[in-house]
Amino acid sequence: MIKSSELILNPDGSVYHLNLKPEHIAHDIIFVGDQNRVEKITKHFDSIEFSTQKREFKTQTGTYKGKRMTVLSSGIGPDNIDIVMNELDALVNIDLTTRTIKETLTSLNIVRIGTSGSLQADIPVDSFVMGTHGLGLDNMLRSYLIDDICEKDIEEAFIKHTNWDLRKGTPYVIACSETLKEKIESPKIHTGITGTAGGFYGPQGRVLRLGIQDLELNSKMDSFEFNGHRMANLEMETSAIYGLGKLLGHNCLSMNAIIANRANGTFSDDPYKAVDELIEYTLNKLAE
Ligand code: R1P
Repeated sequence: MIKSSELILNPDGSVYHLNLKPEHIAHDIIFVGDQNRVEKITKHFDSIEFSTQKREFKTQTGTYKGKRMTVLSSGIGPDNIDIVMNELDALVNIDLTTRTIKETLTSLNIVRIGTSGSLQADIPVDSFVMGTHGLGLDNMLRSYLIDDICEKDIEEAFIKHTNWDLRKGTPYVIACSETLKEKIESPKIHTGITGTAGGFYGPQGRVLRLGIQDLELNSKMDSFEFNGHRMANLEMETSAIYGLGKLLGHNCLSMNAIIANRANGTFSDDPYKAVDELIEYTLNKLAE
C-alpha cells in the first residue's frame, strides 16, 4: 500500500497537483507548457466535458472529431514533468482507493505541443520539429533507474563531442514512441534530437549579465552528429516526458513549433500563428 505521504490525494480524492480523478482523463493526452495554450487547442473540440485548474496545471477533456482527448498544461521545466507524469500514471495505474498498483496496466498516448528554439540554421522559425529523441541536460530523470532505457551510444558521443563538464550532471538520451512517430510524421515536419535544458538562460547558453560555464555549448550541439542523428532544437520538457513515459509504459512524442532560431539569432514575427498551425496539424493526425 502506497502511504498517503507518498501519493497525496486531495479531500475529494483527486491527485494532489493536477486536481484530477481517473474519470477526468482520456487515453490520448496533449501536453502544453503554457496554460493559455490549453483553450487554443480545445476551441477546436466538438465538445468539452471537464475543466479544472490548480496552479499552472490546467486540464480540459473533450472530443475532437469524435475522439476523446485531454489537454493539460505542464508549466515550464522537467521538474513539473516529474509531477505531471507521475500523477497521470497514478490516475490510470494505481487504485486510488486501495493505494495499490493495478494488476493490468494502461498505456497512455502523450503528445507534447510546445514551442522551442532551433539549433540549426536550416530549421527556420515557424517550422515544426518532431523530437526523435530527448537529450536531457537537466538531471531530473537521474533520480530514477534509467540505465535500461537510455541510448548510451548517443550519450557517450555527445559527452565527448561537447567536452561536457560532468559537474553539471550526465546527459541522457531517450527515444520517442515509434508508434506515435509513424502516426504523426510527414515530409513537412523536421526531425532530430530535441535537447531539454533545466533552465532558459544559462542552461541554454544565453548570456545576459552572467558569465556561463561553456560559451560554445550551442555551436557544439549544433555540430553534434551520431549515426545520422543531429540535434534539432532546445526546450525544457521533452527528455523528461520521454524518460518517464518509457519507465512507466506510456507512448510519448514531442512536437515543437520553432519560434526562435538560435543558430542565426532570429525570432518569429508571429509565433502564435506557428503554434496554431502545429495545433491543427497535430490534432488532425491524432484524430485519424
Ligand atoms: C520557455 O519559454 C518555455 O517554452 C517552451 C519551453 O520548453 C519552456 O517550457 O515550451 P512551452 O511553450 O510548451 O512552454
